[in-house]
Amino acid sequence: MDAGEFRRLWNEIAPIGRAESGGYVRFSWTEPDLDLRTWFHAQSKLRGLRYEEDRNGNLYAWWDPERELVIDPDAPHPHKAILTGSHFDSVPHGGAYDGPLGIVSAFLAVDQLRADGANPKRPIGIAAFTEEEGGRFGVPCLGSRLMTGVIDPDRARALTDPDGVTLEAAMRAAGAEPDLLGPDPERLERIAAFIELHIEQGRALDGGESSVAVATAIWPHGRWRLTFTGEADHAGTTRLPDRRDPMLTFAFAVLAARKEARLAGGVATVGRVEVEPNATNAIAASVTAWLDARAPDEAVLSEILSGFESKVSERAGRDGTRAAIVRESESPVVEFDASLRDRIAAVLGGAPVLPTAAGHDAGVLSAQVPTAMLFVRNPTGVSHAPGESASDEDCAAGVDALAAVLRDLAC
Ligand code: HGY
Ligand code: MN
Ligand code: MN
Ligand code: MN
Repeated sequence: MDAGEFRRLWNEIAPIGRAESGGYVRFSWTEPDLDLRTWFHAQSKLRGLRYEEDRNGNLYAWWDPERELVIDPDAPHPHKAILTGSHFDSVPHGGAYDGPLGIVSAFLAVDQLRADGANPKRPIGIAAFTEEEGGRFGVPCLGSRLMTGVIDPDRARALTDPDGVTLEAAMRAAGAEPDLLGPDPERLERIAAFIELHIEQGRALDGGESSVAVATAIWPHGRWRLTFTGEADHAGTTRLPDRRDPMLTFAFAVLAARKEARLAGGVATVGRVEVEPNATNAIAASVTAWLDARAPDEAVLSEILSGFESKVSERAGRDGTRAAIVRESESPVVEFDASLRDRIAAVLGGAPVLPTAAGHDAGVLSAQVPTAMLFVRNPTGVSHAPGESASDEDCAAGVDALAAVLRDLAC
């Protein structure tokens, strides 16, 4: 497709949630997210696609030329659907492409198939999953986790954002219904395959001939909440030996995470921290931080965590502080469906295949539905930050690739 055509649709959402940093702040159930949901609805209507919101706040636009409704529980479609899409929400000050590229590309791929007179035998659905980043409520891929039943709906409803607002309250304030959250096996049963197109989150394609790659696997990863508790006191008058300073234990923990990850062959990041009472001239009473750790396999990930836990607990003993490490979410290793991956790589003329250390709804869904991912080249390799990049030409090539895959799988 023409790069200008991609840009025209892309420009419709480009201003939504853009911050002065140049990054995007699109947290679920906040105004930018609601604006993007409205846009999704409008795009569905414009194309005569059937719009639907599921019990977990995920959105769908269905192209079902045979007019047989796939998702009506009373009228099962004879053919399972091909679903494609991604998510609208962002990390704080994230990039433009992580998420929305997969949704905009899906609308354009459907346009392309229709313009070419394609006649799908299966329904083709476009999906927008909710709270993929966990940027507001802490648990990533919340919409797909709820749908697949890997998170308890009561726990999900009670998750809080940094202002203490629960998911339940946030959904109600946005006019959504949190009482229905939970597993949706009938819906999953009617999906033959889910294909997520995504910005590449690295530079494997830079400088090469291909603008699109196919995913092989996702590294196992998880998030842990670290709480360090000490004793607040005067910054000037408290003698060093008398202090119980949780900031010291926290600082040690950041370095320990990095060291354990380096030694084991994974990665670990502490990118978020809160300090109480956050005063310049008082020793901190407590520090709460979030650890994100990932590794090529689960044994390496456990090795990182067990080394980290024992070193931090030993250090807390020396600092006279308490350290609590609580896992908030885990994402097991994902090996994408090999036959689907090979079929897609062949449809795309032998596209390169790549693993990734980033999590995706496709990874969560892969436990119950054959899934695959396409990555669109990112020349900076940056992601989860404003420097995330893609050329309009590569995005247009991504749409062409997605259309070819949908045609192969559905027509
Ligand atoms: O954090 C991740 O890997 C994903 O982008 N949610
Ligand atoms: Mn992301
Ligand atoms: Mn993403
Ligand atoms: Mn004073």
